[in-house]
Amino acid sequence: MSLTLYFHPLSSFCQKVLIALYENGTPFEPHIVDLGDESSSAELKRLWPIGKFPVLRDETADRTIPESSIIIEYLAQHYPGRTQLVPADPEAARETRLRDRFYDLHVNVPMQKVVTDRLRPAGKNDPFGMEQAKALLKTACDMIDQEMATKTWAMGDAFSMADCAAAPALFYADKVMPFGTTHKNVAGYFDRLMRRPSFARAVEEARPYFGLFPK
Ligand SMILES: N[C@@H](CCC(=O)N[C@@H](CS)C(=O)NCC(=O)O)C(=O)O
Repeated sequence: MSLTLYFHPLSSFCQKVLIALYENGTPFEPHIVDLGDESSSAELKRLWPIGKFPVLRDETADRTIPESSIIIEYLAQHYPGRTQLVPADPEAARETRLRDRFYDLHVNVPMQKVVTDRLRPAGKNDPFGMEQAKALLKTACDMIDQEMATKTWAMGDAFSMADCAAAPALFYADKVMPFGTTHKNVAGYFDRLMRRPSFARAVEEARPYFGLFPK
């Protein structure tokens, strides 16, 4: 098999890429990385010294591709399928990338800030950073609520890379700052994402690891 994905099922950025792979039934070898294990973590760092996942390895092309959005762009370019995750039209592609960046930088990253603060050693927490992260999450949810008042998916009728980014980011954002009763259009969009088979599968595969999510 040509493609190997280095990932962990619980990771939001990894789920983003899993959705893209599952959308198109793209064959790949799953390779779970345990960051708590020295040799597993070292193996990831040999591929991508930054040490963050997901990382895709394409043996046929002898290429290592890090960064979730770049992986999805790579899959769209070299392993296209029935779901066109990046539109062919340049204007629509730019709009898709904007929404992808929005969900990564303004939902996923602040959500991670809140979650990882819970993992810090006692006395090393960052209450001010947490406050900023929660304020950003609230602003992002307000914006998504307006945007999704009239849309099915982030780009309208077609499921895209932006929805791959949105699904896991909102999944965990809802756990740190529940939006079910405060943002009804975000909740409706999230409900559609949860029922999308590609994401439903990623969530099912993460379920055995939910106990590792810091409360
Ligand atoms: N910009 C990266 C972010 C990847 C990322 O933050 N991954 C997290 C897991 S969701 C990670 O590897 N965390 C481990 C660490 O920071 O040590 C992407 O889009 O792939």
